Parts: sequence; C-alpha cells; structure tokens
Amino acid sequence: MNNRRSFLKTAAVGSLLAVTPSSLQPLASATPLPRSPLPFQPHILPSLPYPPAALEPYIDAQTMELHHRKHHAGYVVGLNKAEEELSKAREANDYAYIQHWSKQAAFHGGGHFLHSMFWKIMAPPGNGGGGSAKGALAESITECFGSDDAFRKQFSAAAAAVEGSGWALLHYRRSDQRLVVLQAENQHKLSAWDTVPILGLDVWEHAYYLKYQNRRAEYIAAWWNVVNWEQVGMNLTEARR
Ligand code: MN3
Repeated sequence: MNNRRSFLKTAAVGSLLAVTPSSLQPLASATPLPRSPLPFQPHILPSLPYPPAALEPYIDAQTMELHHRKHHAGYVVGLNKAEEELSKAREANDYAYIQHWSKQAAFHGGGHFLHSMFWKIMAPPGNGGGGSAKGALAESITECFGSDDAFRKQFSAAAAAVEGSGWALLHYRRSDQRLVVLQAENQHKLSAWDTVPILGLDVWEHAYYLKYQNRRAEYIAAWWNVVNWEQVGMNLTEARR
C-alpha cells in the first residue's frame, strides 16, 4: 500500500501519463463530428480610393482605368474561380486538378491582394502622395536601411531588376521586426515566409507601358511622387500587431 502510494506521488510530480497503467489513462477525447466548412464566398473588386486621373502626371488616367477595371478585376475573377473549384473538389473528394487550382489560387490571390494594397499606398501628388515617411515608419526605415535615401535606392533597384512581370515589395518581417525589400515575380514567386508586404510597386508592363513604354526606370522614379506614406505607416502598425 505504502509502495503504491509513493509510486503515485512520484508519478504525479514526474510525467504522469508516461508511467500510469493504461487503465488509469484519461479517455481519448471523442472524435469531433464533421462540420460543414465555410461556404465559398466571392472576393470583390475594391473601388479606387480616388478618380483614375488623380495620380497624373505621374501615372496616367487610362493606365489606372485599365489596370483597375481590367487587370485587377481579372485577378478577382480568377481567384473566385479557383476557390470555387477547390470547394467543389472538397465536396466531391476529387482532387484530379488540385495542382492547377492551387496554382491559380496563389497567382490570382497574390494579384488581388497586392493590387488592393497598391491602390491604397498611392495618393494624389501633393495631396497625400509624395514626400517621405514619418514617425515609426521613418524610424524603422532609417534603422533597417541606414537612411531614407538608401532604402529608396535599394527599392528602386529591386523594381528595375524584376525579370519580366512582377513587383518590388517592402515587407515587415515578424520574426526579427525588420523591414526587408524583396522582389516578386508575377504576384507571388520569390516570396519569403513570415513577412507582411506594406509597400509595393507594380512593374508589370500593364502598369506603365502606355505612358512610359520601355522606360521602366522613369516610371519608378516618377512613382515616388505618389506614394501615400501615411497608409504605409498604417500598414506597418497593422503588421506589427
Ligand atoms: Mn498590375
């Protein structure tokens, strides 16, 4: 009796589950009942936060119009299609096209997310657009890049050097609280994990070709005049939560 009591005492301070006889182990929790998953819910094209001509002369109205109403709209349609198909595949338990629809979801999902951010991180020049970062964002830029100028140089170089279609992105990395500049090919390739984009520049040809043709560097230089630093600062605050 004594032995047993002291055994139980020892077991209690040690690893109880590892040494108790199986008859004393707690019952395995009941298998949860299957639930119906969240139904497919379509994504919606957000409106531009300003008229298409508002970013002139740096970005022309026609480019903005086409970019938003055709290109971004196309990503919303593509993402909805992919997610609807994936939802049907789950229902039917038929994953014959899983690779195709997963890729489509990443491509169009990346496009929808980045464009939704892109419209907001720009504002009319002199009326919210241009100038430089303020407050915590400015501090973080100086801390991570040395100066605002050094950050702009790296970001512009990343944008100019994107091979084919893609983006330059400023991300907040949660694991070490740093800002990092990365590129994205298409909308999603070359991403890193644990990072949240807070500023992005679209360098697909559809973003600048009507006005700048092959002069991507000129478009990049002009774009700094419409960056909405207040919004970028809010994106940083949000990412830090
Ligand atoms: Mn685009």
